[in-house]
Amino acid sequence: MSLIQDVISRVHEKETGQPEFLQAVQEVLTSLEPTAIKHPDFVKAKIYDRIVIPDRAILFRVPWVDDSGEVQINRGFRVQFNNAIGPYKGGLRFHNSVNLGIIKFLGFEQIFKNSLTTLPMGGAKGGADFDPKGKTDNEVMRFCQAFMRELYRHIGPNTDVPAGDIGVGGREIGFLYGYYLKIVNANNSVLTGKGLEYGGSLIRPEATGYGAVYFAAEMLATRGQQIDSKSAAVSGSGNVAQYTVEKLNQLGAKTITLSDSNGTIVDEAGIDTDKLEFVFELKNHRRGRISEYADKYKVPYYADKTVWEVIKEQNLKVDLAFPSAHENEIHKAEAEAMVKNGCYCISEGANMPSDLEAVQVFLDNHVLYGPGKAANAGGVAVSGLEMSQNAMRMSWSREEVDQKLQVIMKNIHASTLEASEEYGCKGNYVVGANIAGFLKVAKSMLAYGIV
Ligand code: NDP
Ligand code: 2IT
Repeated sequence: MSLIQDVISRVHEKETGQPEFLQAVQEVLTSLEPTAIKHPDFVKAKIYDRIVIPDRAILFRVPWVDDSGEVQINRGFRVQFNNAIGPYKGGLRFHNSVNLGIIKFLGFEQIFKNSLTTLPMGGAKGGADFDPKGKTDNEVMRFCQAFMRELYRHIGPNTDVPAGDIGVGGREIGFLYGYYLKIVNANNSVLTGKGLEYGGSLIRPEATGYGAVYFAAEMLATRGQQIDSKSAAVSGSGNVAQYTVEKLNQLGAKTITLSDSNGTIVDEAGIDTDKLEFVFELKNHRRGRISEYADKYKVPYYADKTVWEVIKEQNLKVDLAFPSAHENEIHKAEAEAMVKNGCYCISEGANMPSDLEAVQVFLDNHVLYGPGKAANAGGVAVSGLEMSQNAMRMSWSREEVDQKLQVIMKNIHASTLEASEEYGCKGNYVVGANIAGFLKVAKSMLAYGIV
């Protein structure tokens, strides 16, 4: 057995009950096999064994009181995975499904993603098994305050800078930051994704979705193609999905799907600017269900189906796919159906939305496949730019930030493609992203000695 396979087996043995984390480790480490041959110093310093264990994982109780006066208890997490190249950085997820394994998978992925951005950020993730859906604003506020009551002691502008993820948007960041100010008495920009009035960056809300489309445009350019006039499937209808559709519209593509945890809508005429405005209002203000889109625009709604199941069952044809909801939403059968129906470019807005077999289908069919850690890095990249603006006590214009985002996405694409070529599998963005992200972190860890 190779040294890398040995490390993977040890993780399997020790980290039971964490399937998403095991999956992420298996995908990343398998791609890193050639680096172990080229870098015996990494092997000697046991970099591979060390990188799969977080620096620390904090688990805490979050007690709060709901509107009816009942005491509620949730589990809070912050996994500080690796700070070799910068302060820990990564989002907070509030969703029923959150557990230690999910936060570890996300924190592990974040190490390589943040490295790819070229900005100095280490990898971390946090969250709680709390779902803001169906809660009142007051309940969300009390939960955020209770969560920050513990988290504050583990974070700091040079230590660990959290941000949003599923279930954590502008409202939650406001409540979290307000309570941090109250208890720490330091307006030190310890979170990103802040409101513009109190230190947020222009383009941060748009960044992940826009970035995923910029990444797709770079991939298409390698085949002499562009976004204009392509058809696209987008899953989810939250932050990432919304701004993916907005950018696709700006660049002349037509998006025909959106979804949420209850089902999928298909609008063959395209989700144009007016319809997208309805989605913004529905999801960000009224916090309603995507089925309301189908009622309003008289289009088909598929209850309890994902976008990818609908593509398979209805034989929907799209050129481009932007999975933007959650991990493991695409499995082998759906991936096969996507390819069969002509989809040839997948840019992942979500983290690890394709399972290992689905990824293999994309690679075997030589479609353009941009894995999340490269394609969705625009969000954390603009978080990094928010940190820079905060540190300078200045703010850049919308155009400046968007320009920097475009350059970063171009560079991520180029370094990923270059690494894939250098390590003998040109065009395999999975191997390219993992290797390009890993090398900088590994070399830093090596420089620090055994710590
Ligand atoms: P949001 O909470 O804004 O939206 C999430 C969307 O996905 C909602 O439509 C939600 O539906 C749906 N969804 C979430 N979990 C499930 C589930 N288990 N089953 C079915 N549908 C689900 O989150 P974001 O848009 O911010 O995040 C989407 C993805 O993008 C995640 O994988 C996240 O990790 C990733 N990401 C986010 C970044 C960011 O900057 N926000 C940056 C990089 C990656 P419902 O409302 O019904 O729950
Ligand atoms: O998965 C991600 O990259 C995010 N949720 C964004 C993290 C951040 O710190 O902006």
